Amino acid sequence: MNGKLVDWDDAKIHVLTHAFHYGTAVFEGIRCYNTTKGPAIFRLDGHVKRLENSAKIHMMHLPFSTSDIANAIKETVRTNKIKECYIRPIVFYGYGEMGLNPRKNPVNVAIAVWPWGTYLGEEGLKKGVRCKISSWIRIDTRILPPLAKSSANYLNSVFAKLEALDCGFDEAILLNMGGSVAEGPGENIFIVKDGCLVTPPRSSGALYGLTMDSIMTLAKDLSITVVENEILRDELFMADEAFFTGTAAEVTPIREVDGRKIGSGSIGPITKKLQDKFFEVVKGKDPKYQKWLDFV
Ligand code: PPE
Repeated sequence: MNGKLVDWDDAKIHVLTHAFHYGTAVFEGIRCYNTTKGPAIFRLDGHVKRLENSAKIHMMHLPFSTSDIANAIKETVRTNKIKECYIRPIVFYGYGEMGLNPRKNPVNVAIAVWPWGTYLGEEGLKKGVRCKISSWIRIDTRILPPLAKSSANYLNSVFAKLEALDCGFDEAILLNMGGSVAEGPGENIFIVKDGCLVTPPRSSGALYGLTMDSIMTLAKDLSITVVENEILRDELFMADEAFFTGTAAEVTPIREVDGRKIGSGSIGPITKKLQDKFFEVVKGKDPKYQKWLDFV
């Protein structure tokens, strides 16, 4: 926290922390995987860059350099001696003065790490999850900046998640203000149609995911056609395959959307191929993508 290693139980903040009241925080979600050469952080540079961009969008002055943050992330993992973990760096307006002007408060930076298994369950990862199109609309760039990974944005995700769970589904899918598919509450989305991989463009209001970016590269390298295109709800229903990507969700197949079975109703062949490749890459088994791994 703010440059010092702090024991888990002592990692506390004041109840009048600005970010706690007004959502004035930006964060990241990163995974560290165990490889044959030891623990490695997946796409660390990309995550730190996105954190800096999120801070920039929020006009928050980051009190640490890019390399300071990257090194602190590695040191936190190393110190905790865990081989596989989830990493949560957060930059937030701290304690000082209440009221909407956050600038009277210090910008704090904390990095937490903990073991985090599958996001949507083991079964979900293998066979797919059942999804509900949310009645909540993905935040629009005129309301809050969807490309920033900002704490405030996640209330939109929390509402969508709760609605999906309460309706008996595993996960939500959010449409944007234009009515086309944006993403999951914490995941990007892909569909497969006639052998072609499609994901919504940046203008859809989805967060630009590092996992999504990696999957697009892996797909191209496997000679799978990839396009960024608007996806209608109807196209989602008619897709041959569909899946989510995310640091937490990794590559999770979607087997049902609002009562419509997607493809065979289990993991599709292209999804399986990309999922297998993804796990091979993050676990350091493909030397071609070692550049994405930062050994701790
Ligand atoms: N969209 C949203 C809204 C999102 O939260 C994430 C990550 C993604 C797309 C995928 O981005 P990337 O991780 O760079 O591939 N969601 C993070 C938070 C999950 C949580 O529940 O907390 C994550 O996966 O770490």
